[in-house]
Amino acid sequence: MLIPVLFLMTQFLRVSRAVSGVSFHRVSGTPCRPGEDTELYDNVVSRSVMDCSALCLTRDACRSMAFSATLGKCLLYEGLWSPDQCVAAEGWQTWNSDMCGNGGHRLEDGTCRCVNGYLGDRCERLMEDCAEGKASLHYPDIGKAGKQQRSLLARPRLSPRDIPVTCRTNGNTIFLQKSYLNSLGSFNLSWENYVSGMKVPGLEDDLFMGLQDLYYFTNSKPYKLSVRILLYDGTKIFFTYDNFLISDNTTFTLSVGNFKARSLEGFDLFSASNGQKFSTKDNDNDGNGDRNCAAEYGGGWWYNGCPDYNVMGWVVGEGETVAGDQYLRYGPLAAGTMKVFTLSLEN
Ligand SMILES: [Ca+2]
Repeated sequence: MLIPVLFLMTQFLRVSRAVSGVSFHRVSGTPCRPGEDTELYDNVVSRSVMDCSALCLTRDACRSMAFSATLGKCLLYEGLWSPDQCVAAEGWQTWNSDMCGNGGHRLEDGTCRCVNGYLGDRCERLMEDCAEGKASLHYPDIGKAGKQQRSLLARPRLSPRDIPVTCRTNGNTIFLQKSYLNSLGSFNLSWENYVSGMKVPGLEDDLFMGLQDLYYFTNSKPYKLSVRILLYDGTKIFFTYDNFLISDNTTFTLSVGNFKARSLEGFDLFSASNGQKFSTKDNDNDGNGDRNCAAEYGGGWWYNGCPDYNVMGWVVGEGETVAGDQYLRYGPLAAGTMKVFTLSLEN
């Protein structure tokens, strides 16, 4: 046993002293070989780990490598390995460069400060949500006054792709935000728009993450649904629901648990929506056989019957009166008082 261990240590020391101060470290979970989801940068013939690392250093984008002595193969990668990517395989070793990955920069103490939602010692993976990003210390200004929101990337456990997210100061992940500063009916959009998500042109803060991504988030980890309503007079209304889940990715059926008011005016906005499929003007899944609530109200929602409130639809200006079902209504709130409506995922 001693000879292979000594051989490995010698190799490690040699690799550590590699060109221009950049070293490599062995990724734990050995033996391992590249997972299928890791993007290959180059595939070259190599006789040793040292040889392989020297080749990596000659390529600008190379940040990690996998080496097999028996096959004489050296695989070079742009991304960094995380231990859970390693698949057990005889004879393969995987190594990460000590440079910070994914745009992160190295601090004086040798640690990495990651950017854009990446985390880990070498910025090798994305945060699973804004709460994890806020807890990581890579993103200190998520929580600072004067910087209410930040746009980053996240990767919930079940998602096959990176998801752009907007983070609130408290670490919540915003999935819907609608301002009531105009009468454009900005959320009167198609099923396809609601499934894939949208930024609203000309309205910087208005967004909807998309039902598909919301499905990935809520099935990856338990969340509360947090509702925040900002009124024109500055009043803020908060309430939450436990156990928020989008339970399938074809009808995007909503389920929520206990309602909890956190301010005096909190009202149970989702009571009629619990258990309902999502509806849009071109895909009527609501509980009213005679009417198409989404088309009448001017926005997609988890409609049952066409309800007493309508937070997604056409907007009336400040102080204007409500002229019919198609216009925005707020349950117990007076018409024209609501300024911004925000839904977010809370841990
Ligand atoms: Ca209907």
